[in-house]
Amino acid sequence: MKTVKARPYDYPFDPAHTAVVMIDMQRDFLEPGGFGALLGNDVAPLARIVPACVRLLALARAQGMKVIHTQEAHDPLLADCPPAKKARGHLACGIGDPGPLGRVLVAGEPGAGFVPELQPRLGDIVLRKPGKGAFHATGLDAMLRGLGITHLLFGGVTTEVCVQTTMREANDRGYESLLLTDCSASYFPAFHAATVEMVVAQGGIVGWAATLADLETACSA
Ligand code: TIU
Repeated sequence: MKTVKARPYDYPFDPAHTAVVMIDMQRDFLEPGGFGALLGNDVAPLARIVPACVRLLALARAQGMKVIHTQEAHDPLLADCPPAKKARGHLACGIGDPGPLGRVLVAGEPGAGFVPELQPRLGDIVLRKPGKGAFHATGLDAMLRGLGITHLLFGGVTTEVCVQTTMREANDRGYESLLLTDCSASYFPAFHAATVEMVVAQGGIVGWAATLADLETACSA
């Protein structure tokens, strides 16, 4: 067992029953010309967490923890994209349209791929998801139960959209979730900070929060 000094109180976990869930570290969210930028966002705050995410995956692999990369992407026919999602934002170049990184948010296109530093490795799980939450319309819950995983360590983007949605879905399914605060980011720094507070408020109503250094300290103890 390892114990992380976390908020709102210590987070104990067994690496054998823990997965790192790296949410949507795709070019479509982190690079100019991708979906995030087409939504009108400055992508710079997201690129800054890449080195910390690399360290988190290295730690996970060294500790024998499962690594799961989620990918928000749709099939080329957009059969898994609700019309409401495609229409939202009235974008001139939106989901499924040809953009600077290929068809926006479509599986197999350059933009849907992971950033070069965070490419999946042999033994990792890659989970394509059509929604913001990684449990919606995917086999994630069955997969985690099959692997005996009870604890989830979260990094990725964006903190208040896909990371928080997935943490809330995980919470309602009985998983114990820790958010690595410096391995996640938002286009809106205030939303990132508010999400961390929302997660840990009310005695950890959604889960726990800690820094990567706190996790590394726990793992070396
Ligand atoms: N992965 C994820 O968070 N998808 C989003 O659309 N995020 C935004 O913040 N827009």
